[in-house]
Amino acid sequence: MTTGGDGAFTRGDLKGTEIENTFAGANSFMRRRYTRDLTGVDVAVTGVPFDLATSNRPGARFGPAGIRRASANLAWGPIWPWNFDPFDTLAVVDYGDCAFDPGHPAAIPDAIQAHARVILDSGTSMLTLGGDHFITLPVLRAHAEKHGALALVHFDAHRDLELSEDGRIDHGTMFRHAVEERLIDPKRSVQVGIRTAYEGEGSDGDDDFGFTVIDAADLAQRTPADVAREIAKVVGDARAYLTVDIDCLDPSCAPGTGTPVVGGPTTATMLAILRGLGTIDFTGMDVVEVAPVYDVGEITSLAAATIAVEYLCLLTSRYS
Ligand SMILES: [Mn+2]
Repeated sequence: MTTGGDGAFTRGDLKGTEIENTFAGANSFMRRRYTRDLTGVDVAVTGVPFDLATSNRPGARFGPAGIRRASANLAWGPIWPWNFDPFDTLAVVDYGDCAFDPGHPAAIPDAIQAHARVILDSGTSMLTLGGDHFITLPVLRAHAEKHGALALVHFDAHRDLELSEDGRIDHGTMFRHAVEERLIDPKRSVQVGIRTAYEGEGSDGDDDFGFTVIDAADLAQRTPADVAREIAKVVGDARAYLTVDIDCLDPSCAPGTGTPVVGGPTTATMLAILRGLGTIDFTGMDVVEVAPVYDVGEITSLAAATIAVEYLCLLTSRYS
């Protein structure tokens, strides 16, 4: 079964799976070729190892490395329950990480946006590994430059709509800015798994922007298929962006994150919801807030890697 090693650097075709020992070798995401050449590439996976916007525990800068490491355990070919290998259909590469100078934090949002713009301008779509959730804002700016305002499908314990002045770098405020900058259309957008409330987030007297919210209590009462149907209905035929804060999951499933909140869904529930979103025209995706230093047995990194692969299976199902 095992072919050579270090497929990140030695693999031939952009497509297909070349099986390696899970415990060995260079860890690109899902053993994809590690390259900046986007010729013929459908999806570029890229890391944004930025965590200076974290309000509690830092460490999401190690998220891309943790997710890549855990993904080695998934790179075996067919993915259950789809029973196909998404890499037989999609040409996916690991584009490496966004580079920036942490000594100049104010310059970092533009550096992330420029990094994303290069990928999107080549006609390749993005699958981004955070980093804290702030990184979604500059990535969304690059997507909106190309596609216009997008529907947002947002899994999170937090709404990330806190009051904030322009230019402030905070991982709890991005979607307020995204609405104000018309990067997303809140009326076609859904926030799933919410179980926190902050000033400015839709309590009495606040702007609520018109998002559909399926909170954690609501989730617990409904089937994943029912939740997926509502998300698909709100988004409709709009082009959409999927953002997954891993803290949407209950801390029993995802302890390795900066701001865990108890009372969330299991990984199985989230995956079942995602599988029901095959009608949505997703143009990009990120999974953020994985902080491996607080993880146990790599379960958070593995959940994030599996969710990212699930997204690739959704894209694949729309190709066929
Ligand atoms: Mn969150």
